[in-house]
Amino acid sequence: MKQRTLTILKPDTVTRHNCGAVIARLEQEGFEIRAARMVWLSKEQAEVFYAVHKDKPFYRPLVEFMTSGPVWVLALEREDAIEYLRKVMGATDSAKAAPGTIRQQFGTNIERNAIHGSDSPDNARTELAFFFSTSDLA
Ligand code: IDP
Ligand code: MG
Repeated sequence: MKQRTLTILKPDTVTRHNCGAVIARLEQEGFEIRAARMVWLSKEQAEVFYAVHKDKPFYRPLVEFMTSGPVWVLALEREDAIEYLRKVMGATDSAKAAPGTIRQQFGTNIERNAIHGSDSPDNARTELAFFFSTSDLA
């Protein structure tokens, strides 16, 4: 089933000039880009986006990192997009991510891990709506 998911090329990917390489990889993996936008998240936006982690010790540093510079947000479409993107991204900790995954190739550590991907259909819907209006996604 064709699905849409949200990805974020995190500030480390932008500052290390890896956006083109990551997008090329996503296209090679069969993802269609349905919408894309560069945004510099406000503290409030990052807090809301990662609210599920608000009680974790890494929440404040994560918000700090995600607001340290601009990011690219993309709506991606593919067969089984949500699960497939998570697979191509690799484990959260870049240092432990499997060879050939985006996080292993482009990330640095468990925080600076290059890319975000929605983890469920419900979260994909919420996260796409967080950044894109219905008309963006036509
Ligand atoms: P995910 O991005 O693989 O879904 P989550 O557990 O949802 O991982 O965490 C959200 C983000 O928070 C991660 O992508 C990473 O940037 C950061 N993060 C997660 N766990 C840690 C940690 O233990 N230390 C520092 N940062 C973390
Ligand atoms: Mg997550």
